[in-house]
Amino acid sequence: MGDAARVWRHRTGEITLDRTRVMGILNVTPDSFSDAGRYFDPDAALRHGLEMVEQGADLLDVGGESTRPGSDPVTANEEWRRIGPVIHDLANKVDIPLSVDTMKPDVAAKAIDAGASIVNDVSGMREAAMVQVVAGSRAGAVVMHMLGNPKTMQTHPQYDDVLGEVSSFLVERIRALEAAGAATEAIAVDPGVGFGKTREHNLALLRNLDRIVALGHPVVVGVSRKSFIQQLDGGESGERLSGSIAAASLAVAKGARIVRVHDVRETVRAMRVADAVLRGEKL
Ligand code: HH2
Repeated sequence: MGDAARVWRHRTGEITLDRTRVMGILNVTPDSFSDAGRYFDPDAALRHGLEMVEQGADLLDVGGESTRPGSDPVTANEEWRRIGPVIHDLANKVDIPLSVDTMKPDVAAKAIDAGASIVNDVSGMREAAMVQVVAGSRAGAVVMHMLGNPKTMQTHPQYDDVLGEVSSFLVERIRALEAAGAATEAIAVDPGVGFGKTREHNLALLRNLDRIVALGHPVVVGVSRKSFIQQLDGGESGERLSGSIAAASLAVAKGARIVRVHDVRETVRAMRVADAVLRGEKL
């Protein structure tokens, strides 16, 4: 247990956490829950990545496999076919760090070779081979909690103590990474909003996020456009931006330092205000 983390180390440098960092989502998939197919074409994905950089993203998270509830896995070959060219091109064109959103050690290793600096694994690096890839390459890590797997995770998720169980899982995975040689400062954690959680579980995790922050690692939160937002905000149009920004702002007030979002421009502006309220106007 320690103070909120101040830096996040990764393979090619470090990200200071004196202000909220915005991680732009780049889904090179035909079936993601929110932006299905929009950036499946590598040129469209590259354009969108560059656009998010211009809008102020601090890092980009590139994924080639949807993990929406009920989704089927794709093969490592297919996943790499989708994201390989995009990561190569972005690594040559942008200065901000790239993370790869994958559960597969082979894909993570190739992405690192192609220029990614961080591995974001929604399965929490449960596979020993993933731990080895991350520790061996000195990549930054996002260790996320998920109950089960995407196919079944939303079928009656149950916990005796959601905060306690998510925290214990994260601590166990942090230890596994450290035992394999990963630097403590390279490991960020994420409670995994929507991954095997009911609406009440999601709200309890966000309300008590300070308990995850107390683990002493940078906390990443992904609430952007998730279905619990629409269940709560009363909107019928499908517009989820206002609710996403409300949830991200409150997560940041509880100590989250990195927000994973689809709407970079709007979130960057909102986080400037949130940061000024929380930490003063030194921006
Ligand atoms: N959520 C999604 C995917 N990856 N990674 C982290 N660390 N935290 C999250 O909350 C998270 C994540 C799901 O969102 P999205 O990528 O938009 O959808 P899909 O999985 O359908 O591609």
